[in-house]
Amino acid sequence: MNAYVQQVIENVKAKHASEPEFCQTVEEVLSSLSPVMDKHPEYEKVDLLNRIVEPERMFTFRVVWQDDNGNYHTNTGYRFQFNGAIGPYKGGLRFQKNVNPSIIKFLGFEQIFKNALTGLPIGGGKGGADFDPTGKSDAEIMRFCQSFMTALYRFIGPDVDVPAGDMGVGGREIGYLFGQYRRLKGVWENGVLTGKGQTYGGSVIRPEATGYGAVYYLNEVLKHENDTIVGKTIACSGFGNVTWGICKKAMQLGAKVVTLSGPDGYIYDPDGVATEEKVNYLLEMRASNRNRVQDYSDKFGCEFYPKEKPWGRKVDIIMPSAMQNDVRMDSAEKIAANHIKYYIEVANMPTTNDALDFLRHQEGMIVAPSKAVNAGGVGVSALEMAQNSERLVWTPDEVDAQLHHMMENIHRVSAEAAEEYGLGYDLVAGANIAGFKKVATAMYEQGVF
Ligand code: 2IT
Repeated sequence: MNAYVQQVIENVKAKHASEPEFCQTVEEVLSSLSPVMDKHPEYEKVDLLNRIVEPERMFTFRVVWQDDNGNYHTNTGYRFQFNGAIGPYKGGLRFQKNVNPSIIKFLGFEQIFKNALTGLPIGGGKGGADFDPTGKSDAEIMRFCQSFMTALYRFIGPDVDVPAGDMGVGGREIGYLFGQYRRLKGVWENGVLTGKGQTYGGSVIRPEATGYGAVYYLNEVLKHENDTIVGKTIACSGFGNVTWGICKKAMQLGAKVVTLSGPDGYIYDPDGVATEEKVNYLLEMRASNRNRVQDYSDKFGCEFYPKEKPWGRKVDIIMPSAMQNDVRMDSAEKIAANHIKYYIEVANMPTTNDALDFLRHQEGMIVAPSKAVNAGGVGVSALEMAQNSERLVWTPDEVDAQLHHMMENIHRVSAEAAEEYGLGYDLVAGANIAGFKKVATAMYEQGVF
């Protein structure tokens, strides 16, 4: 490995020992960059790698809110503005009990390269809070969001930093956040947030975009292999917004998702989550805030496997679409033993580094990385920003065509970047290299800071 790359990875591990997820993503991304750094010694001269792993700005803030019984609760809010070299900071807000600096930092770091891959002018950022939405009333969610935005509003803006949703933050939360932003600033700046409702500047297809984009990307991989999506079975994890979009697009294209998972276990539906009724039921499950996938098997009469993961299933395609570190070495071994050809990451960093390394070395297996596969979500967010700044509304056909084109492009530039460095059809390294090259060029040209 390139000595400078090695040294920066070691620096990060020593300095951020208490942030394992952040160290994990830095190691994953930087270890792809060896051949790039060999070819570009000028980057080492300006210490570009130590700069790129250091957020431009990160802060926490106090969020106090009152529950329905009149009791007060205090949470920690976060916004990490990681890299603004190619555009305003852009990235979601995650509301989840386990949110901590390491989680927000790993997500923010991934976001830099993902956003660059979209081909659109957006920098990398991420935020959230250690607030647990499970079991909260609508009024409690609203008060939390209003308090969160009251602390954050002066540090964001359409040309500064544009948050969106992530786990625990959907259209409802974005609505409350935007309402409070508008109330505080007294201006119509709807480009400050994406994932909005369609009556006030939200883009059509944004709710579906991450899942649709993932299936479009999968389709490019299948085309590369002279294969077809028709008739394929897919194992997914999660049952939220992203998995919903995958089920919907897979159904349209003639494939079927046969597993879903939640914190309680997984379900196996051999007929597929492939009717309108089933797909729509995922939305109900999410809106109930129960966070249970067993509700699906109760309703549709299929098998439920408590406390298990779906990765031992023999399917054509695996798409982990729930959360980070969902697939560890024990699961990776089962996937390899089943000779599954397509391992398509969807959630941010769903695979531990050892499991990812193991899968990438399986003969005949194709591994696609989440920062490319799930980039259609933030990509359509960037299209939402474009519509907001133009004061225009694009049609579903226009947005869907742009999303489709974007995903084809992301697959192509990733494959080309890997090819350029003699790595063959390595989509993982290719995505890291292609995303990095754009950001590195912008940082280099803007001088040292
Ligand atoms: O991980 C992600 O890319 C997101 N949560 C979406 C971010 C966005 O700004 O739409």
